[in-house]
Amino acid sequence: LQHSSQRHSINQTMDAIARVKRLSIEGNIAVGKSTFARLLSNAGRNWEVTPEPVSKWQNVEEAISQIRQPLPSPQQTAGNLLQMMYQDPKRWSYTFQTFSCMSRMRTQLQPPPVQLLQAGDVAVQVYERSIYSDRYIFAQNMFELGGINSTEWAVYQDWHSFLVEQFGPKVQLEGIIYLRAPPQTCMERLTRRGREEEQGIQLDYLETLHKQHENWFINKSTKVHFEHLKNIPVLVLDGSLEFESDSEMQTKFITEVTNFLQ
Ligand code: DGT
Repeated sequence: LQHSSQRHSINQTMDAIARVKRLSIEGNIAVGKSTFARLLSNAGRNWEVTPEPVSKWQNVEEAISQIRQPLPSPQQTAGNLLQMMYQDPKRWSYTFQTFSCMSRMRTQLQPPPVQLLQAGDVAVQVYERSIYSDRYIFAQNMFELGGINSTEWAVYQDWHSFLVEQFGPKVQLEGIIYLRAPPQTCMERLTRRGREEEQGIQLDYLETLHKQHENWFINKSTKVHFEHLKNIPVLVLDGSLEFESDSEMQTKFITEVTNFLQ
């Protein structure tokens, strides 16, 4: 009996997964992903948007203690990993990628909220970045820049592939929204927002990240290892437009996303 009810609930879960479309928003640092994500969540549709957990990387101790018991060594507290990564990329990039990917994995494994599934038609879960851009944009870029050495890169790819294969459909995406803008525009926005950890970022770093985005989403030259990503639909939106205060542009974007989901 217990066995059949368990099977029933697995079927229900699989059914729920089948009725949900999962998208990630991708784009360079400071292009406006969070603003765009807010726009989608305020659009009042059957869309759930999960922001990127930047604050967790800024305070690792607190992030971990929310999930499990505090760390056993009280003499030293876990710090601001985002800052550590920017200050000493060779020492901290691999550690950063393990933590960012773990937090993205947790986000993508969250089941859709019940109210989203009860609302009738296909529900949409939207993530800011994903476990895939963690690998094919950031970790790959860090490897190419020398922040991650070839041993770390091999180890990263090994556990990343293993986890993605183990979790299967639960962490798959059905589409990607690429918010595209020149690196110079992102640099200006980054300077304007003044996030402390990012003050040392130079334009050439944004250019390397831009190239990674372009290779994957426009030139399609990035080698992706997961079948479901090989022909994944990509919606390219012009992120150079200042859409935050332009309601006409916002309506246009929402329409484009709605059409993309059809
Ligand atoms: P937005 O809303 O488009 O302005 O996006 P941001 O800049 O708030 O968010 P995002 O994803 O570009 O990242 C926040 C910070 O974390 C930024 O300094 C870049 C860094 N970051 C995010 N993901 C990764 C990663 O996987 N690896 C590395 N090395 N850095 C990352």
